[in-house]
Amino acid sequence: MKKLFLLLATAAATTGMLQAQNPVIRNQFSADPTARVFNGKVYIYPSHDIPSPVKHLKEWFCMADYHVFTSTNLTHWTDLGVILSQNEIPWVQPDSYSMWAPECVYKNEKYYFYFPSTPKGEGRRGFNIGVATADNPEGPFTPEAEPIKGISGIDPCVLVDTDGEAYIYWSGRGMSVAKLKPNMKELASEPIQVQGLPEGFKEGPYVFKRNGKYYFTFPWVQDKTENLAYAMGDSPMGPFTFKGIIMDESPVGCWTNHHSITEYNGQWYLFYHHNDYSPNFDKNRSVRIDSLFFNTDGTIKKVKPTLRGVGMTDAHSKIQLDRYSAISPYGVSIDYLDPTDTFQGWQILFHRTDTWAVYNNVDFGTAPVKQLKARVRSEKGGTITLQTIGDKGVTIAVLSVKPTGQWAEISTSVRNAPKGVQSLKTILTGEHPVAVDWISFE
Ligand code: FUB
Repeated sequence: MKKLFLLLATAAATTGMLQAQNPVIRNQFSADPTARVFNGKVYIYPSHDIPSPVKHLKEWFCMADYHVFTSTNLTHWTDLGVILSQNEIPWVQPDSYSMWAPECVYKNEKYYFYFPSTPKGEGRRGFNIGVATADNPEGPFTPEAEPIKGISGIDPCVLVDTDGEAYIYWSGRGMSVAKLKPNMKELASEPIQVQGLPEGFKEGPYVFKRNGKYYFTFPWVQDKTENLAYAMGDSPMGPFTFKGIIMDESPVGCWTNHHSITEYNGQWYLFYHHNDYSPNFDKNRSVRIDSLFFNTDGTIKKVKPTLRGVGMTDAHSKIQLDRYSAISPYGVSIDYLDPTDTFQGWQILFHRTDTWAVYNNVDFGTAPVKQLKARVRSEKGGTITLQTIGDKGVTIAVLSVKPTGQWAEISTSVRNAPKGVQSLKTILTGEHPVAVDWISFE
């Protein structure tokens, strides 16, 4: 069994395939996601938080390199590996661990990757913004020898407008914008401060265009920690008019948030971060995705962070009920499987009879499933019942869990096999508590 587990773990690490709801990147910490659609696939270019190997950054952000991740369905993510690291960039202080929030855009048949970092000779202070180029979105990226002249700051965002002109935005002493030259590596105009934004700390600008309007979106400290806010305008360089909040402060107290907003297959998505795997240290963060919607006047509807995230889950895969879409108001809790290794993920604990959790968008396909499998645990022995919900809600299966107190993979026959896309409701129908790691259908 141990050998089989090792074999599967090695296979997963080799292919780099990650299957996930929120957070979507599950093999490392990740933050500041810039998501772009290139050649029909979604690419996430995040920062890569690491627990610091150097003393002076133990309580601060620490980043040595960038990975890129790709997906075609927003739930299966492939880690394509490191695309750039601090010790291969001529101008970067190689032990500064300051590879903060990046950006990647396509223009003139090239991919331009923008990143902030600390230049050599500046000790631990100061940020410039560099650029690296590649022929493919996954690299290899070749960095320029010098950072972009005229920019001192962090969090680059580049808008390639529909007329082909490009603009770069960044933060540091306010929010700035300048036009880029056609080579995408030099400023074509003097930087100006972005006008029309509210007072208070702001960073992480992300600008996009929709129906002829420019959206200037940004993390903003209105109260205690960063929310995500936005302003709209008629020109890429502003002025903008403040419109409101896209996402409230993190409910779990992550001080930063940093995001991008991208359309894929006709749906808009908000990519952002919380500290899911690191509840006690919010400088080790994780990328999440939720759907984003517009009002008819072009304003943005507020996005609520969810655990369920986005995308369809195959009924034959491991369905993580702890990433629920709805939950009973009492009697159910979520916990790490192993608090000493949070990357093992979560469990859902049903404590009281009749409590439930719903997991939506499960795709059963057309061939009827025969078995329900689950990894479960119960001290006193318990029963859970799985149902579909909606007009045609039926009982799919009833699973009895033995009173061993140990995790076990067990299975039972399916009574009524659902077809197509369903919302699953799991209910504790027995008297005693049951914990569930995952369920799956065969
Ligand atoms: O990731 C380091 C910094 O934290 C980013 O540059 C900011 O936007 C904030 O997310």
